[in-house]
Amino acid sequence: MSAFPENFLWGTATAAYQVEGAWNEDGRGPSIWDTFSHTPGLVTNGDTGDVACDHYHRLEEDLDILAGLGVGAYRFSISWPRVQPGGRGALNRPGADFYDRLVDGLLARDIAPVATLYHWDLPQELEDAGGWPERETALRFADYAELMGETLGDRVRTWITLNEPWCSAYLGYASGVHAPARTDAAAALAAVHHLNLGHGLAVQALRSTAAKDAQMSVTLNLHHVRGVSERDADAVRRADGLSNRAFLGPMLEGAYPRDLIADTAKVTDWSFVRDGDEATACQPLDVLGVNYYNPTLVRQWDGASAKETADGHQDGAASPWIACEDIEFVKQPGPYTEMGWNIDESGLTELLLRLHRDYPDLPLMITENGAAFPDPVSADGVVHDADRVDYLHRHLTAVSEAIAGGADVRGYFVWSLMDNFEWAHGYAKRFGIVRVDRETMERTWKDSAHWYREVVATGKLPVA
Ligand code: PNW
Repeated sequence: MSAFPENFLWGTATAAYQVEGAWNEDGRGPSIWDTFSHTPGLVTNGDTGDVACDHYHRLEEDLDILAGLGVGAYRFSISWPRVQPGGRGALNRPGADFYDRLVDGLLARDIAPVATLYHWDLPQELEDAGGWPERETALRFADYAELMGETLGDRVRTWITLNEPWCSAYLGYASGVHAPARTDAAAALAAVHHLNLGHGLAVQALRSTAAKDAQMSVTLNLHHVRGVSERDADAVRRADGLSNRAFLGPMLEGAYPRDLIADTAKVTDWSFVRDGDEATACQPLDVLGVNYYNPTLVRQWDGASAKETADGHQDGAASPWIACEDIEFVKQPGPYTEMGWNIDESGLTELLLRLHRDYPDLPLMITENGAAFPDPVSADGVVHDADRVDYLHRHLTAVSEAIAGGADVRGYFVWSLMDNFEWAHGYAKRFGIVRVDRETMERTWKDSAHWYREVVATGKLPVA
């Protein structure tokens, strides 16, 4: 039951802004996340990514941790403003040197580099020019992709264009809980389109500059949407359209879903979609990256009772769920992680089987899965995170069940290698399998790291 294919890729993941620090060193320009975290009141405890895990200066130590874990792959992201400070023009060589050292250090340890081009740190200059709601940003993203293909393309064999464009568009431009903190639903839907377009243009740019055998991918945080009862089927359809098919449609089928266009007609006429854009967004991919944390439960709102918005997104007035005012996001049964997200691995199996059914020829990869827990340090100086081990065990079992059901899942990356800057939550939420002491920056393996090393070494889950 819990055996994985021979060549299954085991890895861990991080993102540049969450771990690197060195925010203004070696010519790096500011990103929208620097602006966001430097704005008082937006991040818990006023935390910023200025230092983060100081990964920029502790690269060798962190590479050695990866080698100790025995992982076959490491998923990291490139900070766009580090290599192209204003989002335009020539390469910033000192910034690119860091990624040269990272990639070379991984290869020297037999770890495959999996590079994400965009994990949310848009150069601030591009946001000042309008950001993702503007077509210009997609064009600049393609130039940046080409630059990275030229710089790292001889060594990186797996490229991920975007990480979770759902978050970039809806949390960044509609609900405003992420950078650039805008609350404009029409702008968010324009951002959806220019992210899709930017993805397609970036794949084209990478195909012409990177290694011929390089794999092209994108990472989506697909929502496994369920209805409370059969009467909620239309609510499920709409939430699925807005969160999943808004990206799967153009990227994998070359067209926006008709129902999504109709559902959002009162917000936008989608006139920013030009002839040929959907075809451009639809570039052949070698693998689809899937991030999964928990499922989503919806119910048609009756308009009278107090409306439930228990998806953790709607504490303010603005919601990421555009044109879903009559849909309730229902609190799901526990247990919960420290994020308040319920633990339910069955959604992962079902999601993978759905993707396999809809796109039978497209291999899948879990590019993020993991959990935040309080993680107290015990008297012995160690973190005994049995709850995280249990979470990972359950979700890997769910992956193996999807594989047994026919899904072609090629790999799994734990989020995250180490405790890091959890966006608007700052350092208050710990997702790492390695602990990072906020005072000393010291790295300590949690029990889950030891457990994961065993899983990686044996290719199977220990009997619980
Ligand atoms: C993902 N939500 O973010 C990101 O890819 C990571 O950078 C992040 O650290 C990780 O998941 C844990 O949060 C998300 O509100 C952030 O639904 C927010 C949501 C989903 C994913």
